[in-house]
Amino acid sequence: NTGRKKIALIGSGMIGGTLAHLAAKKEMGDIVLFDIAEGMPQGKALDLSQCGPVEGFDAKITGSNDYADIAGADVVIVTAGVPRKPGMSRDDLLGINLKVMKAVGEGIKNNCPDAFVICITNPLDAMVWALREFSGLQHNKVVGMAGVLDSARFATFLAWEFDCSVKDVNAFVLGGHGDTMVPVKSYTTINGIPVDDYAKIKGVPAERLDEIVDRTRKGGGEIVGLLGNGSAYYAPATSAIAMAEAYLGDQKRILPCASYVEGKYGLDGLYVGVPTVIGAGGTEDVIEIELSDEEKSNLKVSTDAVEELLEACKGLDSSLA
Ligand code: A3D
Repeated sequence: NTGRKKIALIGSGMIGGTLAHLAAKKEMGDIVLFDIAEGMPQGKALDLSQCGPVEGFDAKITGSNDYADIAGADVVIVTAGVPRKPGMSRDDLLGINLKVMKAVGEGIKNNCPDAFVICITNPLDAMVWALREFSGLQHNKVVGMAGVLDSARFATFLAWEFDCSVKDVNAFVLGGHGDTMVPVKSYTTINGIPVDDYAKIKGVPAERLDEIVDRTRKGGGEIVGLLGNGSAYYAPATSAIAMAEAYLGDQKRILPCASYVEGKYGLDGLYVGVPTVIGAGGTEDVIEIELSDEEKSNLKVSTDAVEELLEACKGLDSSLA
């Protein structure tokens, strides 16, 4: 043990590589890039290590195909699996990525059962649930990244529309990660000014805000369509890093995450996007906010879609039933 934190990245593809670069640059700890592809994580680790002298960071970055190398990790970020291809829905990925979660969950259970685990693999709300089941970790130590990204997309589009700084936009998104996600306008503000009020001040019609909400919902697909090969990776990676920093620094940040919800929001044991306090205890609390009837019914559509995916997972793997 070097005394430094250890960050294990399971999956060393586009997001995994970007995560490693960000974590190294921020000197969050030593980094292990794990992948089933042989040579690739070792190659990326070597390339990234050679950024150190130029960028001036101290971080040991290694690549591995052996779960033993993630032993004792403080944070594990999971991107292992197959990304969406154009025309493929997140749900098509279910069968393939469920098997991957089983292998990853067992790897974590056997090597770093005390880690804080952030899942990014899609379909997110189902995969984070399955990863938790397979790993056997406490629910507060396994969380999914989606809301930070989705609200960053919402904030970006709002800042463009209002021609204001992204720093002044506080955008709020709830629900599952998918086309049913619920961008919540009533909790979205421009430096404290409710977004509907600000739209009136700036002469932005309500329909324009609806278009932005819709673009946010389809934000991942828009990038998939443009890239032609693979899906977004810069913003997904930086969003997961913000969550990891909240945990490592015991920041008690309130971030929208796919967290385990039991009781609140009328839910009974489900991972879905909700405002979550992240600190040294992992996901320390879920904040239940007041919603309008329309927002409630949108959230219900979203959680129903997540529940359907969990049923499908149980059908595919009997150990989950
Ligand atoms: P990609 O560049 O393909 O990287 C995935 C890596 O996983 C590849 O290097 C594979 O070799 C590796 N892999 C496959 N199976 C295994 C296994 N069993 N064990 C270990 N590694 C394995 O994809 P990416 O980095 O662009 O995306 C990763 C995941 O994130 C995908 O499932 C995406 O759909 C998902 N994603 C989620 C969001 C959210 O907001 C939730 C956003 C963007 C992407």
